[in-house]
Amino acid sequence: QQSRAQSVAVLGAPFSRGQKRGGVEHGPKVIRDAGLIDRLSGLDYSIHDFGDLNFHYIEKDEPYMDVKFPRTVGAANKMVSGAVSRAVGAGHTLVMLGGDHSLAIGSVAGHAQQCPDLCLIWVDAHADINTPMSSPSGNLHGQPVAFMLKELQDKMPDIPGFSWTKPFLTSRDLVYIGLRDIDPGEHHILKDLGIQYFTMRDVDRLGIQRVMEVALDHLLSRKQRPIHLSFDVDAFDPSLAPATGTPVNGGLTYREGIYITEEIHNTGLLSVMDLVEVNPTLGANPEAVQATALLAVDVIASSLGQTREGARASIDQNPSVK
Ligand code: HAR
Ligand code: MN
Ligand code: MN
Ligand code: MN
Repeated sequence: QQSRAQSVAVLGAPFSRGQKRGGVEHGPKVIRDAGLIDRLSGLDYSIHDFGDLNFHYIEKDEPYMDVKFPRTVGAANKMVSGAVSRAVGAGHTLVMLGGDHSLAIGSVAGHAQQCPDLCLIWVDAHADINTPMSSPSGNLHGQPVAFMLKELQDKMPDIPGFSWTKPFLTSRDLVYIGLRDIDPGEHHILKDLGIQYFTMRDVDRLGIQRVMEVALDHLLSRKQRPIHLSFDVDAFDPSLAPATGTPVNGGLTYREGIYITEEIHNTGLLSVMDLVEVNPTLGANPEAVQATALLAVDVIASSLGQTREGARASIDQNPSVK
């Protein structure tokens, strides 16, 4: 394993229309204010902060079927897709700061434009694989994966705002970790397509070490390929990440979350990551918000090679790393 990109780009995506609660658009600011850029600068990368995208809210964006703000979410994701594609094409490892999780539609699509053989690791309490028909809420942050999968193409109506994208992933290219709130329609899709997923019960049964071994083997055993990590902060237990819109009890511990990202870093294949759903208006107090933002910074730094061993050896200096 040689040449990992030595340049990391950070892109803010202050966007909240994929769900109903305001405040998640301030995620990029609080994650930056928690010291993200300094922490990454300490890891031997050159850091390019691309700043925040400037999204436009489309007026008179009436629901389509039950889907809320379809044109606004579609246009935002088109913009994210272009920015991610350009950054990856320029050779950066990209970190996208959300914003709500609907932004993954654009982030993964833009990544796939440059890396058609990518695989996707989705760390989340939720599967985010509802179609407009199965969605209980109509919120697009509960649906991003459905836009990506070829197998769901004929279950997806033509939603206004999304004509720029078409499915690019197959169900074998995707693994979930941390699930504990799966809607009935989502469960049907997961089983029907045979998607590899690890719920929190699986984490309890197998332990996080075994979960990561099976997950990475599932995605990488046939061939090494770029990894997209889409990390929803609500994968963590709400005691650790309280400032988020849809917390669910019984989430990842700090150590489980960091172990996931360490193992992903150790592949040497991380190409793009999303860190989404930090909502600073939802913490009970400033300390709760700060804890959530610092956790987000830890997850990102760990994904990019910060270790618990004290050393900062990069893959290049340490060819024994798998
Ligand atoms: N499954 C529910 C829905 O579709 C809730 C999903 C949303 N929450 C998230 N996504 N934060 O991970 O509306
Ligand atoms: Mn606001
Ligand atoms: Mn999510
Ligand atoms: Mn979630």
